[in-house]
Amino acid sequence: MTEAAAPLEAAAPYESAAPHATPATGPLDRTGAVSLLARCDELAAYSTLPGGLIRRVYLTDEHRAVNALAAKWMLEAGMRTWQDAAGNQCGRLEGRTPGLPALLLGSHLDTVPAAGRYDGILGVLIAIATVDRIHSSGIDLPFALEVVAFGDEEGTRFGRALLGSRALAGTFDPDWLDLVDEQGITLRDAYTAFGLDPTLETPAPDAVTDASAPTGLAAAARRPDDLVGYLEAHIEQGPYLEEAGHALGIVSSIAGARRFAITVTGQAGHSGTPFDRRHDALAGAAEIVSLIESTARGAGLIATVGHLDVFPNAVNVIPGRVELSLDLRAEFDDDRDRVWQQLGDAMAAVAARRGLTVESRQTHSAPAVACSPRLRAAIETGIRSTGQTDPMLLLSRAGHDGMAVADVTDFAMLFIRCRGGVSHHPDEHVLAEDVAAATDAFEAAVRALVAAHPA
Ligand code: HGY
Ligand code: MN
Ligand code: MN
Repeated sequence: MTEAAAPLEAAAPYESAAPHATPATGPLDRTGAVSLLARCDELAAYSTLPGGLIRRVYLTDEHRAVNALAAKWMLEAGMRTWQDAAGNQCGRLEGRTPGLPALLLGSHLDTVPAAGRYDGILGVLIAIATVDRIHSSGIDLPFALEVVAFGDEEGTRFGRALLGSRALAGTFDPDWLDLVDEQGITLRDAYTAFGLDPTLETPAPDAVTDASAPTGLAAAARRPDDLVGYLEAHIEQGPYLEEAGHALGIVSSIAGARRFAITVTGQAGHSGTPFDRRHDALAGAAEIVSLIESTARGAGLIATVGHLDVFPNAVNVIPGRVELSLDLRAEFDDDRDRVWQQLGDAMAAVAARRGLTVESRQTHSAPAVACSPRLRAAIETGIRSTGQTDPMLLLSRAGHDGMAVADVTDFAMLFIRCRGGVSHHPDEHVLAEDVAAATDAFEAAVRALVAAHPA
């Protein structure tokens, strides 16, 4: 039902909710946090939407522009920088000797449509600020630090999420190169247009190039031995830290997600047709949407129908076809898959009763992943160093790049309170005081890993 959505008002550029609050006690004072937030505002300007709304997707001019800006800030923080073969923007600060395994820090720079300015972006900037402070302190690093600004966590352009982090994890599926965006551009052609080589093969040993050097996209893949782990700071995108009066929290695990494109097909016809002669695809889809909600809710899962198109979409025509999306998530994959099975049976029953057909195609799948106890302990140490005594452990119902990076190294996440838990909306909001605390905690987590690293 593609009604024109009420125009979303873009949130005003950042201003702290407590302009006269006392400065944070950590090394990053409020002023430092406000300038970090001002960088979020700077990045927010790179969007394909008018009126201050934010939409920035993979392998586009906007992506290229924010990569360049992030690279500039990485350089200023003492890192050498490069863009990897999948378009992720990377920076590296060497450890005590060149070439040591790296602790990855980062998040993503792409957005959903009409996004907030902190989802992903804040984590990239906190990572850069952390390396900057570690670099300036001159501490002896037993490992390298790398910042990765992933290019496609959301999957907004091609429908499949985590493309950048899957390339880094070496789990990129060649079939994805045939994914197409709304203009019919394939992911393969988008890589080429972005100046990247979409080949995925590692050359045969007798090839001219060095046999160990994969070419194209495959070159983005990192080896487990080259990594110490991955830490990500991210807004909570939920209400629980705010309800508990906590600025920061530790992520226990990330819910597993599966996304589907569902097509309900009936018979288009005149709106004067008697009810008992109809095969109304939209009436069937509406029943399915409320079944999705009641079934998931009853099972304690999260499910969302975020997209629905009606054909032929005319006031006096019975809808003949409806295309809708389903995003289904659960803390445990078995629960998610069991509910998907139940939904399949329920949708078939609706179809049989109404003389419709229902077809589903999976468009994305990411397993639930648990954060590493070793890295979680460092995050907890970091939070405690800010004076927060009883950090909460929270399930992340939102997906993150850690779901992909977990295939190649351990990961953990630091959550930051956000107002009302609002996210994927222009009203996304964070406090400067919380950003200062998060940056202090993130740096302290890195220092804890330095201290714990075998000499
Ligand atoms: O969909 C998610 O949970 C994330 O924002 N990509
Ligand atoms: Mn998001
Ligand atoms: Mn995110």
